[in-house]
Amino acid sequence: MTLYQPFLDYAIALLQERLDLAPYPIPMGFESKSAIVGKGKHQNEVLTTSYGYQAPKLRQIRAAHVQGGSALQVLNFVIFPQLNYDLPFFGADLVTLPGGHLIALDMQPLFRDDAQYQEKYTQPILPIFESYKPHLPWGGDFPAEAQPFFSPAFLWARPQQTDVVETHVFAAFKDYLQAYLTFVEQAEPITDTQTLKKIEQAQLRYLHYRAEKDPARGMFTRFYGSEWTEEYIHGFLFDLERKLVVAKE
Ligand code: DBV
Repeated sequence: MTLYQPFLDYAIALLQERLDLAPYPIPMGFESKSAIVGKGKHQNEVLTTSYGYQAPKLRQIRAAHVQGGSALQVLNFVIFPQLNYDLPFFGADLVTLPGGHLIALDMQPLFRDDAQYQEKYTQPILPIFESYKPHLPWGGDFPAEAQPFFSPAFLWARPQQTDVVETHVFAAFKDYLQAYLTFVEQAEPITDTQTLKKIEQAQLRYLHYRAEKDPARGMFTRFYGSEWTEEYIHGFLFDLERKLVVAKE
């Protein structure tokens, strides 16, 4: 049972069709990782596979796919634009746990409260958001400190039924990704020094938050140990800081 494989397949095919796609390096030992967890008849393999691409305007496109049986499936898929574009991040966190599904889907803004920014990158996707809201009602409890990193078109839901994921969530994922790639096609490079500085700060703010608060840290540490987990988080999932250090050397 790999609930999110069709999402991943769709995303990669669409990226290949619409972008000039190149591979993004995945550090050795992180392309694929597996562990046997649980005891007796509850034993299960948990397999985590990683995918990395880049494109002219997109610094890193990466996915982590966790497959651990019907009660543990995750697809975490994020697109990090180059620092000379004001594009939002594409962020999908699709999580299936024993208690149900947890769905986070958004174009995460660099500047949450900037009216012009919202006009440019949120307004156009509000109709898509509104069309899914009836099927994917607000998921409730949400860390307040994460609020600044999400747009008003943030889809956040905790559907109980798997068929809701296979239908509405999959359709929303496709629509958001298509709309995102349209933004990418239209994006023009930023040259103003002041704006470039703000973009770098906003990217680092986002990156620090996600690396520090990664909700998967506990799970990965239990499965694969803390050394592997920290390197996976800082060396692949949220690697901007390391790449900046290298670039400035
Ligand atoms: N989340 C990640 C990565 C994951 C991952 C890289 C590869 O950022 C999985 C795996 N997310 C994951 C798992 C859980 C969540 C939960 C396994 C369940 C954790 C648990 O219950 O044990 C959106 N993801 C969540 C939650 C949120 C998000 C809000 C609930 C956490 C909570 O209630 O405290 N996406 C997540 C998030 C940001 C984002 C916090 C912030 C900018 O973009």
